[in-house]
Amino acid sequence: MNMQDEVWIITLIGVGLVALAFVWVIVQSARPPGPQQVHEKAHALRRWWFLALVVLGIGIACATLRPFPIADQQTNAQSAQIVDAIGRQWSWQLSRTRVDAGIPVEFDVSSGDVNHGFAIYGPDNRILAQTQAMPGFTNRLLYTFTQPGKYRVLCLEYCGLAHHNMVAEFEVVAAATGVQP
Ligand SMILES: [Cu+2]
Repeated sequence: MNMQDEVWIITLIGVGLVALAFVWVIVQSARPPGPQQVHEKAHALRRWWFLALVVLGIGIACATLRPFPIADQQTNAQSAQIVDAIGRQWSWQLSRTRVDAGIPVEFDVSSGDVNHGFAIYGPDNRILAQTQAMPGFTNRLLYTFTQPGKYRVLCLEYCGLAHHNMVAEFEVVAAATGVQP
């Protein structure tokens, strides 16, 4: 099941629960209790509702943030393969176009003119990591590729007439050292 199907089922369950709550309210309204009873019930209901929302919020946060989608940028990457990347109107200059899978790659990203968006796309055209390419400043982006294949760098920030031409390609190869993906 892909993520979209999962979200669809979760949405259906959510809508179903809301519908049940409506039915419950309608059924309850058929037999009106006294004012004091209403007060107590509302208080109790509110307490449980609040608790349920807190638990739900924490649950959703934990479920969706694991695994955390952004690689730890503070990792000590001494064994990293370093790629210098410079963006210019309208191309990318990469110091190397071949890296090993399974070993962290450190992209040192900068710009020769205006701001660009440095974005890495996988063979399936999904975005994997991105950072800003700024003139006079080097942004460090750490990423460990797990799958060999052809990857692309695209510009994510409109930077002029031929912004769409800012495409560079590099290759990720299975590491010779036998590192498992
Ligand atoms: Cu651009």
